Amino acid sequence: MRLSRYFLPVLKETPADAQIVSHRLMLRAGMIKQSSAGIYSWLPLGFKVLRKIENIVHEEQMRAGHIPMQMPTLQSADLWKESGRYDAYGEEMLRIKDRHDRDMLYTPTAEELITDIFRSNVSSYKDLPLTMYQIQWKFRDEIRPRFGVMRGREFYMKDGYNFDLTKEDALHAYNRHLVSYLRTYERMGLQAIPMRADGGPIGGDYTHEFLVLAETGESEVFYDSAVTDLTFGDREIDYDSVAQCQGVLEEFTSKYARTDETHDEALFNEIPEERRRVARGIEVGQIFYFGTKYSDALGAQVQTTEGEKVSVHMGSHGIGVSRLLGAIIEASHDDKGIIWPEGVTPFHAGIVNLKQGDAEADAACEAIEKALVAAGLEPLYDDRKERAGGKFATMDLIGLPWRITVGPRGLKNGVVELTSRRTGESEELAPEAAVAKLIEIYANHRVVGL
Ligand code: 5CA
Repeated sequence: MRLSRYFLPVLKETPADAQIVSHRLMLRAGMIKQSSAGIYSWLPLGFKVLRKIENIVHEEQMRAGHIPMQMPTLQSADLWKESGRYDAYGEEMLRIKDRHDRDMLYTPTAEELITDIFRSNVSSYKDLPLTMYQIQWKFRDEIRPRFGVMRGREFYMKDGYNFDLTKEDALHAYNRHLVSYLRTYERMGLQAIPMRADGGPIGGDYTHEFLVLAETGESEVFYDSAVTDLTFGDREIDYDSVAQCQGVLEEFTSKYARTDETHDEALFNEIPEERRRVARGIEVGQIFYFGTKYSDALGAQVQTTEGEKVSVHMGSHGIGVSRLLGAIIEASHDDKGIIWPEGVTPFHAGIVNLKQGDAEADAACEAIEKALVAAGLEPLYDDRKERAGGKFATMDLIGLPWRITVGPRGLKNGVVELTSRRTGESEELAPEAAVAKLIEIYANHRVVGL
């Protein structure tokens, strides 16, 4: 992509109404534009990161054996009246009437609709276990939408639903989700800690939230500092193995880590004092096991081997896909702008031409651009006739992890400069060597973008 042809409306001024750094940086970097309270347009740069995050979520869900599908954003109220949540959900649900005066709603979550699909099509234990998921826009009429995409009214969520014959099977599905979520967040460069939480309007008391520690987080959290030493890493996992998934759950949830809703001061005080932490966190996901709450209400039953009809055991599992952009920026930025982790960066590298119009510099930039594209990488080439300082400031603001700087002086010695956004360190390399180094860096971060 050439910057001269792209749409990147960066702001020079810091937007006055944005209270937290991720919101300010997303506006300044031209990633989003508010269209009304808590509702945003995703401008090209923001949309690109959203898609990268979405694709990581898809890859990890499919790796865990979960099946992608898609349900509508607008639903009839009938199913929600059947489950009892039409009245129980409260003011957060956006209710709409169609031209025939029928009650509709913009889906805040989809337990009812997926359970209806299940009950219409599945009647035997032979079709279990089954886990399906979607990544779809949701709407919750939050009383105080704020912090940009962190607490929106319209937001993008992955929601997955498991159907199992027994509680044991459903808990295996729960554990599978926990493992897949650990992998998902780590690929985005995030540490998200599973913490005991509260079921809220989804229901059930068997639930964990995944929290990214950040001062600006909306949740108060209490934990044993030993949990922050845990990483999933690149270990192999067999998602069909009950023992392996259970082992990971135990490893990641046996130390004290709770949100304020479930916090227990007495238990907390049993941790050695130097390891007790009280902090704030951003909730980027939540998993639930709620047994037969929805299958009882909606009559989702299957026949067992003995011919007996039983309600299926269910859980639902969410990831805040659009919220993750804010969480990643909160966790990874400096005073110049965003610092994208390699796994989600909108472009893999920036190319800065220090002397646009100089035949040699232009040719070198174009050759580097071509070589990166041929290797399946996406460079953003700043080919504008601007001062070097302005070009650097834009690259720093939008946070591409690597920058190749090309100028006539370096080219005389056969070199360009490769700079890390995170460390600020530069090295001089032949153009081919800089390209080779980027290919190597990104070998483990292949996510298809737009
Ligand atoms: N049905 C379940 C699981 S699929 C459910 O809806 N869970 S949830 O309420 O916890 O939402 C899942 C995730 O969506 C949350 O962990 C959070 O990361 C994200 N989320 C929730 N509300 C908002 C919001 N207003 N703005 C942005 N993200 C949100």
